[in-house]
Amino acid sequence: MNKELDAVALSVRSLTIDAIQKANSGHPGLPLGAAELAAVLYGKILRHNPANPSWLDRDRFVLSAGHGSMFLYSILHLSGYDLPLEDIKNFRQIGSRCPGHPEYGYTPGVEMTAGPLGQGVSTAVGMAIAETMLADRFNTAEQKIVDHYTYALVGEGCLMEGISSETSSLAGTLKLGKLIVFYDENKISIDGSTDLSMTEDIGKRYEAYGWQVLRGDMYDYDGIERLVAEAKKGGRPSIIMLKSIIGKGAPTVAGSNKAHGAPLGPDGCVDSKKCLGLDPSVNFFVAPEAYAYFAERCKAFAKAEADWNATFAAWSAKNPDKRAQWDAFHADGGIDAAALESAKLPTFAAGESIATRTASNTALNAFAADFPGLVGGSADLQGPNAVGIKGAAAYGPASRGGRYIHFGVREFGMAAIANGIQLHGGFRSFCATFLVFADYLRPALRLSALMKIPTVFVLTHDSIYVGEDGPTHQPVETIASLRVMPNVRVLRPADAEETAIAWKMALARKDGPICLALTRQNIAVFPKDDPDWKRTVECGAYVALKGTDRPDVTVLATGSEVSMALAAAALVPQKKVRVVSVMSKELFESQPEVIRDAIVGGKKGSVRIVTAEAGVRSGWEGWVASPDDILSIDRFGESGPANKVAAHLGFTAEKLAEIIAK
Ligand SMILES: Cc1ncc(C[n+]2csc(CCOP(=O)(O)OP(=O)(O)O)c2C)c(N)n1
Repeated sequence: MNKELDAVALSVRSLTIDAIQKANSGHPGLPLGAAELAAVLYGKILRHNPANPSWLDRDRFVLSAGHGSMFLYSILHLSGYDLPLEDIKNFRQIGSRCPGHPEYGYTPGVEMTAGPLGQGVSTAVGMAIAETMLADRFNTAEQKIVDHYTYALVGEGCLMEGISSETSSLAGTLKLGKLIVFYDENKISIDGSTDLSMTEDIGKRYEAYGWQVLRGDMYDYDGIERLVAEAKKGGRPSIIMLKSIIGKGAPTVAGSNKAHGAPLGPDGCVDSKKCLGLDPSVNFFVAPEAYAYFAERCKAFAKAEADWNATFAAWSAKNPDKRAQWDAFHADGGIDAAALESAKLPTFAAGESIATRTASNTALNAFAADFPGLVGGSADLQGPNAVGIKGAAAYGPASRGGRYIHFGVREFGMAAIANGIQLHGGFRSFCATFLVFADYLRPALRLSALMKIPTVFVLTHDSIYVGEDGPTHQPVETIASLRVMPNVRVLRPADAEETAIAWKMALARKDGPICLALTRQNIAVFPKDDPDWKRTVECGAYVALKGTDRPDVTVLATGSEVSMALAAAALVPQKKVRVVSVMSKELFESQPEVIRDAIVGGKKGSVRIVTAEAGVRSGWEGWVASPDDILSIDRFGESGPANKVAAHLGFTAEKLAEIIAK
């Protein structure tokens, strides 16, 4: 019993009931069933300051079971974050700071967009990694300026999703002792009892991952506090399994799947309020003791941050170099814009034959030397993805200073973790795999796009030119599928020089993810007719071969197909052919017409356009007058040597020349 926390939990329940009823939509089960955790977590466990949700050394909390968003909104409101009751009353309405599921960037105190189950806890693993990396780099023997915990709340849904296994396994291996996951063990999901579909012993599963497994009761504040204290010991991540009743306080639905995701209805609201000792005629009731409790607690919260600020100031005075580096690490997007502008790009000689993945490694190493906050790794493809950083230690339990992360064969988990590192702040994160396996990480890419965070995805082996590994490893539809996702920037550089610029463009981005599509095969560095191409390409495309001011035919090509188009143009001397390298199709298409026309060499309709890309035609149709003017691959590839596969699929410079010559 704790009267103050009881008042908070009661208010969480009251706000949950009414907000969901008013919206006629929402998920009352979790917030009703876990209201006590909200109270003790925000009241006693978290080191946070509601007056400053961006305090750098705050504890992070991720509601991985994002459908229970009223858990978060009600406790953020009660504990003093800038989230007025008005917003709660507009839960799930357009423009409200209480959207259906928590969304990063809209609501003070919301650390990430959550709702796609399993991703929250996985992204929290990334946040916990970032904390250890930052602590290693900046704490001194005298002063700890980085010292916080990462908490997450999961339900069975998150634990059923495969991604939680991927990232929990890695978290155990990495011994992330400051990661603490609460498991709302109500054994109910949408279809009914979770016995229908999940009967493994969760505790044993997490023990096997190398976690500390603790068990308790959702309705025992002191017990939860003790378990958290226990979790903080031992140097391993912890899962605290809290037995609970879904929809507790709503007597007609508690304990059943009916509580999960539907408003209680007018009668249900009355019954619940009576059961909770509330006046059914009062809506959006908050117990005055709840506000009073947090008003008092906020003094302590503010003091915690003030103490940290004092420590930070003392640390800064003693360690000016570290402080300067700290500021650089915490630049917007993790990359200092002025430093990026003056960074020395690697150079390549014309004619040099080099795969863009290899050139990417040269560029990555150049930028890594300038930006020590650039961290990341690959899903077990360090060599093939060419993402090794020279001299960089592997990140691990005994080497938190490492900057290269061996994610293991876990693309989805990797991407969610990379998002978590990015969200945490202090770093710029990248991750890598084969382009064809972007499908394995797509939901995390979607979240980075939605959250507007600039995680970099290095995606190599970008076409049928992979060759012998065959169609399982030869992307054809993947690039088009990445381009259709809003706010994703796909960059497919055409040679080594372009690759260095692509990395620069990637690092310059601050408001969304970047996919670098890179070749396995060698490509010759080609001379570029646009003398200012390094600037021009920032609008997505530039003129590689000008031909003339008024071309007969302009070939829009991407990546390795630019070389193919240059070869094809030479085969058609009777036509005035222009070749445009479209490094980023969507960026180019977003330019004003005047820029597009200038690059293409004429107004729409005045110049014939042919397109060439080693993938499906989808997305190119709008550029051409005739479907025959698209050179594409609209079927899966074949296994065989790359050039033979290309010839077999009718994908050659000769074939392109035939189209141009028409
Ligand atoms: C990836 C994903 N798949 C499906 C859903 C739809 N969904 C939302 S909640 C839920 C069940 C979750 O059960 P549990 O985690 O036990 O939550 P509780 O019922 O306790 O609220 C499902 C399937 C989702 N949000 N994300």
